Amino acid sequence: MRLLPSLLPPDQQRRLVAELRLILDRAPLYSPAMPGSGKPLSVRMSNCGPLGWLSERSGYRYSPTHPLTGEPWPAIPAMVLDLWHSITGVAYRPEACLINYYGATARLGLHRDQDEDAGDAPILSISLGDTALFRLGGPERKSPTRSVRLSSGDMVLLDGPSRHWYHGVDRILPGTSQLLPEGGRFNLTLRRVTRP
Ligand code: MD6
Ligand code: FE
Repeated sequence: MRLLPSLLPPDQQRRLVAELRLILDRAPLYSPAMPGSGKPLSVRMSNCGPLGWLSERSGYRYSPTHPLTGEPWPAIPAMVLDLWHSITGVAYRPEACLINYYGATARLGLHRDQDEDAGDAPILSISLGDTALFRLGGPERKSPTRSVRLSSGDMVLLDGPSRHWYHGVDRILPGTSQLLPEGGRFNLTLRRVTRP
């Protein structure tokens, strides 16, 4: 797992937030349901790209359309595609860009990203806004973990063996960034879904 601190300078962070606002106007954040219980996740979500990742009572799946509006997801912004190619080094495009929004008390349990047929393609994430306490584990749920701070403009690359490692977000640290007037944190997770 590669942590890439301060990769996105502040002016580009602001540009990216402006792009995100346009996306979220068309594909609003919503509260996904947990598989099984149907309870709402604390993280609100949306997507851009040809496919979006959904969590529903019936399980996880990728969908070409927003679950509430029924509309196709907006396109992934060109600057995000450029970052994907330059940082991962792969020629194929990502298909899904999951947009997670964390309010002051949101968290994301320890998980692996394993709903993709392209199981070996890298995953890149971009953090914007308040700092997150990211929990970095290993190949097994019981593997030792460590806590890492992810600040606005930091990126995480899961590639090679770490592509399948456990990770999560314990909590965010409210008030640590001025980027978002409403506070909180966005994380964009870029994934290839179908085999390239
Ligand atoms: C987050 N990130 O940072 C949650 N997954 O809010 C993830 O779950 C994640 O950062 C795969 C690759 C990179 C990530
Ligand atoms: Fe993940």
